[in-house]
Amino acid sequence: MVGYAFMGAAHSHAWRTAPRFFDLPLAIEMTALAGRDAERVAAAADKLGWNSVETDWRRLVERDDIDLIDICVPGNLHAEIAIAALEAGKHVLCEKPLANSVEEAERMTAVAEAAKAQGAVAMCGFSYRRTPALSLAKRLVDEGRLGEIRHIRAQYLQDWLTDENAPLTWRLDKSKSGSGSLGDIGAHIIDAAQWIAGSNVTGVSAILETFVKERPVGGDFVGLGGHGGADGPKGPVTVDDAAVFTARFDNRAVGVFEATRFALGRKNAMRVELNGSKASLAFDFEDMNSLWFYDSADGPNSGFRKIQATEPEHPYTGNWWPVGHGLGYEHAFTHQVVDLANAIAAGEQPTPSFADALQVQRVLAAVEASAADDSRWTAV
Ligand code: SOE
Repeated sequence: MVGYAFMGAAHSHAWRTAPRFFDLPLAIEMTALAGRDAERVAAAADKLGWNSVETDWRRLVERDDIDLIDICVPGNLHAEIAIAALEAGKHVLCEKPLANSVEEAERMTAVAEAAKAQGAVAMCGFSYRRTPALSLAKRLVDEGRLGEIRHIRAQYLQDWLTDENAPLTWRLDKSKSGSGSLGDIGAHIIDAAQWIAGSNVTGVSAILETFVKERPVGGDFVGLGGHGGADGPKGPVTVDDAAVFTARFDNRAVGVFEATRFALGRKNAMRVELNGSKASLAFDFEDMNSLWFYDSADGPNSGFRKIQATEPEHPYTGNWWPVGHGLGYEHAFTHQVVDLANAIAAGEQPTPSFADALQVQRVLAAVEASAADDSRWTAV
């Protein structure tokens, strides 16, 4: 694995946990962790459970005892590492968004296609797909329970940047992150909407806004937010704070999307709502074990009912706790590892593939192009 911050910790937990709760067709060995700072990477490897360390990710690519490289670093490094790993015949799991530009994502996808023929597979880490209640939403749509889908409403609301003195981290630096709320959390809802609906976004009209244009450099970085101190030097925020857009899908559905880190009081409200000709469903990650479902077949007594997605018949849940005991944020990452391991063992393409993630990247680019041109309608 390359990187050991927030995502590195989530992925390490998943690699450790997956074989303890699921019967996997292959063994997982957490062989090496890479990071530039020798002391910090050694401490992280110790804490997160990795057997050795490297201070240059290129060593992971060279090592014969490594079969898969997991990329948990900022987006500006994804393309170089993923391409080198795939060309060396390693499987790749790469954090989202796939890249910082369509051009990079296209190159990564082309290399992934070529690597597949050599037996190496690539997957992008849109982890929310593996939240049981969202997987259940996808299952209900696939079973035709919603009928024809007309509306897709998706929001990703956080508030960790509302503090104007939250420090200027890499997520606010376009050269590292590619974009702001749009790529960081908007990418999740674009992927979720397209995946659940089984339909791609074909065009958008968008607004991007940056509310706080300068932030303290350095300071105490705690989790995502932290506090930079009001009196120190400041630097420019070069990404969007909020992204809002309308969209059309290729199944004729219409969509509304909103991604922001300024929705005070909303901590991790990743929400998706679909209205079909027969039924509707709604999900909010702040109540992540539940899926709300409205079935018009229930007649005059129909109303949104809350399905607790914790039954053994529901996706992934049978391997965990008794009904109603609930799962957390980290479980989706564990399920991601389980699905990836199963796909590798079966010689199948895991999803989302790099091609799926490239489609998300194209939507991100269309949103930026539209916003830069007075919200002009922009084809994906
Ligand atoms: C920060 O906004 C963030 O950590 C995202 O980068 C993750 O992808 C999301 O799961 C939670 O929020």
